[in-house]
Amino acid sequence: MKAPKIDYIVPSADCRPSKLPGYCEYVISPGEEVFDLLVADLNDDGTLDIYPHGHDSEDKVYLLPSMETSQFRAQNDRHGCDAADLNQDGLTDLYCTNGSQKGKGGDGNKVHLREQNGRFEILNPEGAEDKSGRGRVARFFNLTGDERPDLIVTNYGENSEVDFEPSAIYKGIADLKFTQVEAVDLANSGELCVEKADWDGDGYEGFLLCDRQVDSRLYVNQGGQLINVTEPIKYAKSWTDAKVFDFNNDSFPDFVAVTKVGLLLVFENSGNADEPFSKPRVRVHLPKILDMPIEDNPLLRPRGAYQLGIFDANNDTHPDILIGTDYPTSDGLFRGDFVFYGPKYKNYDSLGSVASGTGHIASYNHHSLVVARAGSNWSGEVVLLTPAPEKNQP
Ligand SMILES: [Ca+2]
Ligand SMILES: [Ca+2]
Ligand SMILES: [Ca+2]
Ligand SMILES: [Ca+2]
Repeated sequence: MKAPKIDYIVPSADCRPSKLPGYCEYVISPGEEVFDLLVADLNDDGTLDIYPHGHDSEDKVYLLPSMETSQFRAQNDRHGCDAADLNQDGLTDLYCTNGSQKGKGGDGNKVHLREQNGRFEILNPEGAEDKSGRGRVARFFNLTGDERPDLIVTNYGENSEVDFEPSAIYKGIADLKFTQVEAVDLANSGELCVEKADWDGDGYEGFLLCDRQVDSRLYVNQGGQLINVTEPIKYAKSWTDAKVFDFNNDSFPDFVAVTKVGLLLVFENSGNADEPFSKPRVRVHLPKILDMPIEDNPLLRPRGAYQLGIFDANNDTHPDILIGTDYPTSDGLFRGDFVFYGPKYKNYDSLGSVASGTGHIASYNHHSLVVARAGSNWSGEVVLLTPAPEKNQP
């Protein structure tokens, strides 16, 4: 098969060489804490922009390729955000979860409604304020098959003093207006990854939820009805991240997951809506996070966590997988990020030891990823990992 044309993005900045052959890194943000990473076209000019966000009250959207920043005042205690046009005026808006004082209640989740001048107005999303429960991830998806964006919000209920809102699904019913869907019990363990997909190709989207503490869950949406199809899935315990991708090009979405104990799993969709996934096609043990035995480092044991991103790193049309580990620096260096090459994912390149973990990885385009070497409680840089522009010269 002929290799596809590389879709280059060349920001107005210097690109630092990467250890990944042919790649370089544009530093998008030199140092901030990052709760979640959003890649979306936030000025509606047709080019994807980057919005790393955490607890800061002054927030920046990085517009590409100019690297101009659009700064705005964000809500307090903001966690995960997602983008959609919520009032159907053609301008992309944001919905962000709120930590709600570690889940004790208080201020709820917010909409950041974009105005013509590029600023955002902070408003309450009626019916989806979600005032208690420590907000984690927000993701828009298509629950009902209409044009109104629907929403999944995950909550972490670690605080025993109050009744928590568990994670919830909200149906969009009007501009900035939602109603909660009661049919699905999503628990309150603060799922840190929510990936949506139309698993059975009927135009309605289901999703999967990664859960570091209990089993992960996968739902198919059959004509507007969500059905839990997790049971036949092997190794569904303690996924720390997952991403959806059509690995075998049959137009049914597949996915890859990484687990707390260091397994890389690729699942391919059978096309059967009642049992789309069972055994993984690929099961690979990842290299150790540290050179020292994990038992010698108590900090790592309770939170072993990998992140992943999908891109074609060697331009052979097979999707490759960047694996990162999400620890702040404490003792010594991490063995760093790895790129595993498809279709078998047995061979890999190491991108070298790093002084801090990788908190989030998001897709930018077919050959590029956004990598946050920062987490919600440690700061670091956010980079665009992309083919070096020299390669684009004829
Ligand atoms: Ca843009
Ligand atoms: Ca709008
Ligand atoms: Ca597929
Ligand atoms: Ca490849």
